[in-house]
Amino acid sequence: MPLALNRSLLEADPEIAQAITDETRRLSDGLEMIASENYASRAVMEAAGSVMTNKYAEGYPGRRYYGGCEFVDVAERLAIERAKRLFGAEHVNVQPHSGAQANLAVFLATLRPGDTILGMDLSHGGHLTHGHPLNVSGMYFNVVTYGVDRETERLDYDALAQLAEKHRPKLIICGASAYPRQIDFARIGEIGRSVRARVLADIAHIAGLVAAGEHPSPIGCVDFVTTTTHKTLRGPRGGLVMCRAEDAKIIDRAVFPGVQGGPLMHIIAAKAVCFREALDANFIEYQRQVRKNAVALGETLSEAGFRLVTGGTDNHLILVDVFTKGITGKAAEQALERAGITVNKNTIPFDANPPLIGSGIRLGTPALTTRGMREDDLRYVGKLIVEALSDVDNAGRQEFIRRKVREMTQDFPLYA
Ligand code: DSN
Repeated sequence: MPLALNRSLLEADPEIAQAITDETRRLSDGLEMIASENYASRAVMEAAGSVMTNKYAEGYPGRRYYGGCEFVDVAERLAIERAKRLFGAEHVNVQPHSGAQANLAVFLATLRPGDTILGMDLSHGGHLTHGHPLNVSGMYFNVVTYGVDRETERLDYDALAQLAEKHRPKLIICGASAYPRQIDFARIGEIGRSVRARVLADIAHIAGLVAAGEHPSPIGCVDFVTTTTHKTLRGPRGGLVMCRAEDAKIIDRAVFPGVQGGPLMHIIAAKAVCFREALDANFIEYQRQVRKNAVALGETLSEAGFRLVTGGTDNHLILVDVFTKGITGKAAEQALERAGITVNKNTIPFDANPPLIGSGIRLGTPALTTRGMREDDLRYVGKLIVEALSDVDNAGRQEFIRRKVREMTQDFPLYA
């Protein structure tokens, strides 16, 4: 009996259909403040849910190991050309399934097992794939970590330079997942050149800001740039690698066949849509607003007595030290979840609490800004957060705030 290809999801799998309906309601009714999340457009999701999911296309446009690739080639060529224009990169590989895969490809292209890498400590705001002992980057390489200054909580570039001089790493990795300030890619690029290390900038969190000129770009300052496509960039869940033309071959070989097989052509098509959206002038306005909203949110929390790591923000996120108010990051995350505000607990630099408890919460504005919220709205959201955290064990108060959140979000409809 042939598979009923044209049945709707609801007919074919009511349980999954229900889970998706519930998730859509959760997104609509709540305040999504996880700094690495956003809402992809319907156009991006249409491409991601398209027939291109069916196609095997190992290889690259015009050089595939399979027939029938003429239309997926169109999609991949558009994705590459648009990403090059968006970031001003000489070469782009759009095939990595994720940011972790993109980083792994750079490691394969530049390192051998046992080589030394210098990466930012996860507990200071770095990323798992930059040398954590439980990640392949920490298992196969000799990892030296750098971090932030204890006083300023900002990246300590002098200490980084000294570590580079002392350990002579083959690769320096910069970029962060919980760092609220600008990163001086030019300085790190110089440090890399001074010790003949190659430099990778992982801009996953700030890619949208970089594309819009709201954060200095690492292109031209460092050797390799990786990113995900679903955070500030607002595309489908995926990754990419950018480099100079002279490194194109080693990167392409490292992605395929080095660390991946068949590319996800439906996702590559969706990345192309995302890059087209990001090339629109509205995207610059959006990224500017993301930053303004983060500042407004930070000011509201500061005024209520919360300590912000580094004292503020230059980008899309703030890191709030809730422990100075006697609350753990975990308790704060749970209380806010009950209030309909989704955030994540986070360590803060030199944290006295273990990572699963944490002294901080990380709050981002990309998703709320996509909904159309502006500074006044973020100030109101900040007040709701302050109220929810004023008594984390008071379920009645959190339910009350949840109702206020639901009222507010009705003015900012999602996925009509
Ligand atoms: N896990 C992502 C984040 O939340 O920052 C980074 O990969």
